[in-house]
Amino acid sequence: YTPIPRPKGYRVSWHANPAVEPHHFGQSHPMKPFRLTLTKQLVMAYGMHHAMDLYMTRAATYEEMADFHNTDYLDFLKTIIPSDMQSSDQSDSLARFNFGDDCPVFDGLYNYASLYAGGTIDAARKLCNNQSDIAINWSGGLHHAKKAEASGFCYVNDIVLGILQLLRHHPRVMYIDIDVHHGDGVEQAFWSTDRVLTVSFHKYDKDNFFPGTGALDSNGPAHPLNPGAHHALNVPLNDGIEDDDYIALFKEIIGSCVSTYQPGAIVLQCGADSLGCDRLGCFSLNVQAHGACVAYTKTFGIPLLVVGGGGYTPRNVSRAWAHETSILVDAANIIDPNIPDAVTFRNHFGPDYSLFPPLSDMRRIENKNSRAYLASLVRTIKEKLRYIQG
Ligand code: ZLM
Ligand code: CA
Ligand code: ZN
Repeated sequence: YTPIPRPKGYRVSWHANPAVEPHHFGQSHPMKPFRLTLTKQLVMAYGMHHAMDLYMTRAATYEEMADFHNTDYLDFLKTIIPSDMQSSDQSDSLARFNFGDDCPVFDGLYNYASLYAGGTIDAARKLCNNQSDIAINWSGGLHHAKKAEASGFCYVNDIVLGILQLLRHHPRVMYIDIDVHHGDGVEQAFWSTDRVLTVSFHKYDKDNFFPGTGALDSNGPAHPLNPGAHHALNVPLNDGIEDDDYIALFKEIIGSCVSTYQPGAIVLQCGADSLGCDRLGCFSLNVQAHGACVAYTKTFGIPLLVVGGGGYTPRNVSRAWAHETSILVDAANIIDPNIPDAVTFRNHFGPDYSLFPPLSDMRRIENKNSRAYLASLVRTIKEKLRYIQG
């Protein structure tokens, strides 16, 4: 391969710890940290690691995680072991902290959670110190975790911890979430401040799709004394949204939000379960469209923290995140769309061995988002932006 040159005029940092990758949520659980191994193999086979500053991240300390999480929750997380899942004297705590099939106790759980959180905190600090312009942690993005509760495969909310770091240096931080699920944990953490604007695009079906929150008219407690009122925006979508509609919607909404709010930093959660053919998702996006959202967010030239999130068809998750890494290092047009022969685990990418298989055609889902519906979303969100100041 040819090493990818460093991008001109800005620095990109990669934050990872290979010790995250071997963790296992249990048999047939959809969340597979192995997708991080696949992503890294693609990035290295394309020579993109030459274009970034590479940082081996450390585990977040207990005190760092306590910036957001309650200590009784962290104490539980730190001490719980898999055999406690059956123990009757732990069943109250397990229920209280929402452990179960979605959020099981597995070997090395505290190590796993503190490692991915450490990556996002380190990435945020590099941006604050001006040692990086774009900082990437594909192991982060676990947007459902609450102050004292695990939720939806998420145990520690690394995004909240990263935003808290950015708020030490920036008056306003914007959070963008393209995971197919609603970014409820991040939204709720910043419910009461006007210093964070959260925007989540997601499938919304109150009773039939997790977590059931994120309606268009859900914008934070509307109390007149709450400065955070109006600073949560939600873009609820139906099944089957396709590339061009999604990109147009993303650009219209995010463009308006950035020009109104004038954030000092942006955090972009790139959950890859919004791709077509995802095991849990229901959209029809191709890798290029998911990447177009990343490319558009980069055009603002604002310090950018990029994290992963969901994504349950590992070969496609790694395709998307490798493509998005190439966008961030300004190499998308020089990498070969045919996956290099030298990639470890190359068999996962057959039979096409392409970075861009036609995901939208491989599992047809009827597009339930009419043009009129999408236009009304844009109109309504722009009206809501009138309450927001930069
Ligand atoms: N049951 N095993 C997205 C988080 C989505 C809640 C329905 C659990 C699953 C799912 C777990 C092997 C992010 C719900 C689901 C079964 C109550 C969800 C374990 C299959 C399995 O086979 C499975 C025993 C499991 C979980 C499916 N869970 C699908 N969808 C959601 C959570 C996280 O992408 O946004 C960010 C990382 N949970 O729908 C139930 C209501 C628990
Ligand atoms: Ca989302
Ligand atoms: Zn998700």
